Amino acid sequence: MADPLTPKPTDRFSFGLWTVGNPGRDPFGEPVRPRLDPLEAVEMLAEAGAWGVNLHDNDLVPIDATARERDRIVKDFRQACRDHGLVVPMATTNLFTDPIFKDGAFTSNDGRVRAYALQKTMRAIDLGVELGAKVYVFWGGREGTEVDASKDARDACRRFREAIDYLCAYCIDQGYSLRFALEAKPNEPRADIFFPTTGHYLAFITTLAHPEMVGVNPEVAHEHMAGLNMHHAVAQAIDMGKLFHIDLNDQVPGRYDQDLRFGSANPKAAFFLVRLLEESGYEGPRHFDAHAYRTEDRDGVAEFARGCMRTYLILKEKAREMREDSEIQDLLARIHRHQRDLEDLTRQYTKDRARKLGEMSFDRKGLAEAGLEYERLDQCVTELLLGVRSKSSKASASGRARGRR
Ligand code: GCO
Ligand code: MN
Ligand code: MN
Repeated sequence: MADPLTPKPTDRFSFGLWTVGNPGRDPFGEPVRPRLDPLEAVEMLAEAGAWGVNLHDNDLVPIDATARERDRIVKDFRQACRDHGLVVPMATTNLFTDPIFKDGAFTSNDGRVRAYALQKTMRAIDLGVELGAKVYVFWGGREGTEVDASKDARDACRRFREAIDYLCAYCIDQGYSLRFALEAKPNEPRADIFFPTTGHYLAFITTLAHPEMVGVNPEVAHEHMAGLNMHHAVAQAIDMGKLFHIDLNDQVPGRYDQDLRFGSANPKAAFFLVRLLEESGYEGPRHFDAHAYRTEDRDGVAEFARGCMRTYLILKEKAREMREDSEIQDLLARIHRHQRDLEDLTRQYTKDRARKLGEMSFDRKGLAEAGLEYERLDQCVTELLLGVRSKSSKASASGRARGRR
């Protein structure tokens, strides 16, 4: 049997050029390693076992490249991807590095900046499609404020909507079958970024001209920065058919944007996320948007990339163990008290059902009395994650649980 911890193309693991390419610059310090050239990044990712490589337009093509330079760069990159068997599942636009975007792109107060942002994005979409991307991500890193007097937040919503509507229409007109994925973040680099969480974008999408083309790209770090539960945000996106892409990394809440290796800060949260992705039938890329510690050299960067994928696969195995753990499954079966007759009565309103429900009496005190065994459940899951749930402990524990009833 194939080793379950060895990444395979069917795992759909991808990395951005900007992730392994990150030179370790931070607001206080200069780069600590050379920026990895895109062709070298492709080689490193293929060696590590990744399936895909994603990019911003300017990760590959410098912002001031001539048309001829662009074509040569793109040709060499496509060849490298072919040689190493990597696909480009997602592309995006850099609308944050160049000083022109210092006060936003699609939501800038300057109509010339907004027009340039649209033009740049149309070109970047063309590039993404040329490379075979199926998903196009929008992360509005500079779409926000430090000075709330400077922008009407309602204008920002309207301008952002106009831009997304415009670009959807552009794709339709070009015959591109791209889907857009909106990526929320509460802050950094702006003091406040518009549409701070995945939930905000899920609501915004319903106001668009082509909502069917647009979904979300939730990122672990961004939801954790907002103090939220990533796996709940992702579950809601799945429920709405809107999980088009995902950015996996890690983050301690209340800190600066850390972009840590997947699962390195909160492995339990990462576990519930992996379990959700695997058990929901999500078929999109598992994209790692993180970077190696600033202490690392090139080998450390490769170690970082392997670590992201390995942790994901370990947690996927843990999800399987949880499904096969008889004590946990017994507990879950007891916890979910299905009541067919009541469910028939409460699932959907009819006058008759509501009348019947109105006539029922419930043992309110009795229902509140029973303990729910969540302490035991959580301890079992914790031990499973910590790797100390041996076969014998499972058997004796399930005997104990049966004894309680
Ligand atoms: C960040 C973001 C970015 C985006 C990327 C793709 O915090 O900097 O996560 O890495 O994901 O720009 O749109
Ligand atoms: Mn991020
Ligand atoms: Mn991201």
